[in-house]
Amino acid sequence: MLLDEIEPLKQAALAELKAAPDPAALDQTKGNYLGAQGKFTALMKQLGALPREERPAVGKLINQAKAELESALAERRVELELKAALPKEPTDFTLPGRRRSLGKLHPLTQVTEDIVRSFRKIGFVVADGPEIEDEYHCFDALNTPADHPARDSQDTFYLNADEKALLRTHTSSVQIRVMEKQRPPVRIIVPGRVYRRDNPDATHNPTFQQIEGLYVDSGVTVGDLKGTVEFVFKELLGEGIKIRFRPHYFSYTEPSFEIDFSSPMTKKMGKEWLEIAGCGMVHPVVFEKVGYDPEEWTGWAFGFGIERIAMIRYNINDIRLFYENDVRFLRQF
Ligand code: 2NL
Repeated sequence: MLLDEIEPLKQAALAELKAAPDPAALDQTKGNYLGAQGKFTALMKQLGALPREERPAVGKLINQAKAELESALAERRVELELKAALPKEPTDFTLPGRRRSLGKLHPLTQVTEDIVRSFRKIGFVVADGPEIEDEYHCFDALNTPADHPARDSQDTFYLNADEKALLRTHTSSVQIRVMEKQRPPVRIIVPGRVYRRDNPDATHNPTFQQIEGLYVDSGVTVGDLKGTVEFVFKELLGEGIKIRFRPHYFSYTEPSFEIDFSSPMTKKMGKEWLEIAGCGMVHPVVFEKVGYDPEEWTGWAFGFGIERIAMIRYNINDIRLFYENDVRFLRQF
């Protein structure tokens, strides 16, 4: 009887698909039962031999069995695909983990933070300002005359010839902006990126980092300047160093000095003294520009390149190394 063949055939099909070890074997099973030459297909073909009134009921049973088989096949396929995606070897949870290497601060950032920390101890705060400046804040307010070489387009990056927008050549422009906004006393340091139209070589780069400092109050002297500079450089480069001031010229300070230091290291380099900074007493014209009365207020300012300090401290012989972002270089600090 056709009717009695349906259930055993279905059970046989279910048993075979349960036993299929992989998706390919499952395809084989599907073909065996539901394909064009499959056993259920053959059963359907025999339907015509039944008496007309029996056909609908038997046909319905065959279709139910086929539907059941289809969903069992789909379920098994998911199961087998999941199994295939599983790792072949069992996971060993006792293996050591893969460590990511930790990043660190750039050597110039480390040196900047050390300098800032030293100045904070004696009451200075950090000021910040724009890297794109105008000629007034970069030059005029600093008593830097129109024919000064720093103002030449050979020496400064101008962005807009008409408005004379430029990339700041020093962070003094920030100190001008602070004095414009605030009455004395002023005790600030300004670290930051500055720009000059220099060709890169071992000691020059078109962008570098600078720190400037400014102290304005009544009765400030060169003695205060020397004491402060000595304190900070001894913190940075060690108690064993010596500092000296040499007369110099800057248009924004009067008197002006260059600062040299001497240490066992400079002597090893065959030099007693090495220049590290410039400084001086703020020029009265600069005070007038920002609206401070030069009869009432006195102050000093200094400036130096952070790369130079870092090169001395870490014994680095080429400034361009700081800007190449080669991790083999950066990892050392
Ligand atoms: C250097 C050293 C220096 C200043 C920067 C300064 C800032 C203001 C007023 C007066 Cl707002 N001076 N800064 C002073 C002396 C030296 O930099 O070697 N410059 C070429």
